[in-house]
Amino acid sequence: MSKGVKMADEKKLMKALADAILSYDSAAAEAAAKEAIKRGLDPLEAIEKGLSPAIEEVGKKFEKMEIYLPELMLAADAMRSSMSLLLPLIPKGKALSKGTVVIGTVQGDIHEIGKNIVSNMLMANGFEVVDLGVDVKTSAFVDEARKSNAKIIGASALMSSTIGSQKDIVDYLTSMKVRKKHAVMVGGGPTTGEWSKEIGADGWGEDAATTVKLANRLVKRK
Ligand code: B12
Repeated sequence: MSKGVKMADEKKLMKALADAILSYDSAAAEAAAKEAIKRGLDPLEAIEKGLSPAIEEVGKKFEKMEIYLPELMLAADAMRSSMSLLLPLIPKGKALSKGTVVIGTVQGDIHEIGKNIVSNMLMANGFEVVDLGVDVKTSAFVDEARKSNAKIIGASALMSSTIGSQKDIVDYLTSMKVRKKHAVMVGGGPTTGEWSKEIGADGWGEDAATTVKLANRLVKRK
């Protein structure tokens, strides 16, 4: 629970955040984020417990064809409105860098919400992060990792049609004979620990907190 926020208040604030996403209302999402900040709610908790479950629910409705792409896009806009206020408040990490992580969403995939949360959490925990954005070519991940001497490459993929690019990154590193220099961690909706093993990656992050633990392990291993 966030420090100094009563359980009942916290529930209300979380509900306001979720309701704003579920009603596709960017103005309400911004207002709910401002209120959460004012009341001292932990920004990461607000994202992971308030906003994320709501966008997941929207995704399920989309899958069942209860809503269509315009609503999905409006919900994503509302999510962005809240996150643009909350993400900068995740405290920045210590001055000493634990190492560089090159992160991005793979080619053909423009989903960025989860990747942005992970990116901010890694920064907050002392990693230097080079965020390549979305729809990133396999070669771009590897080129940047070599240029910035990154210990870790993080690849996000949200669609069954794009997760194959995570394997391409591992294979590309191998073909360039630099596989051992850069650990690869993967994540995103349809990915699993099994998938990570199957493609020869070094780990899977289910959410931002487990990803930080994983990254801490991977930098120590090197
Ligand atoms: C929001 C959203 C959108 C938004 C994206 C906005 C944006 N700027 O990101 C918009 C509206 C643009 C969109 C578009 C599309 N979408 Co969409 N979208 C979603 C939705 C509802 C939520 C995704 C999300 O943000 N989740 C919340 C975050 C916090 O969760 P997360 O991404 O999983 O991230 C967490 C972990 O996975 C992990 N993680 C994430 N990345 C990484 C990276 C690393 C390295 C690690 C270690 C961990 C990690 O940590 C994160 C934090 O906890 C999902 C539904 C769902 N259940 O996923 C569909 C979904 C992913 N979309 C889907 C589809 C089909 C599309 C479209 C093709 C629709 C269309 N017909 O055009 C397009 C894709 C266009 C493209 N080429 O990419 C399908 C994919 C189906 C599939 N399995 O292939 C889904 C599953 C919806 C569904 N149920 O059908 N979408």
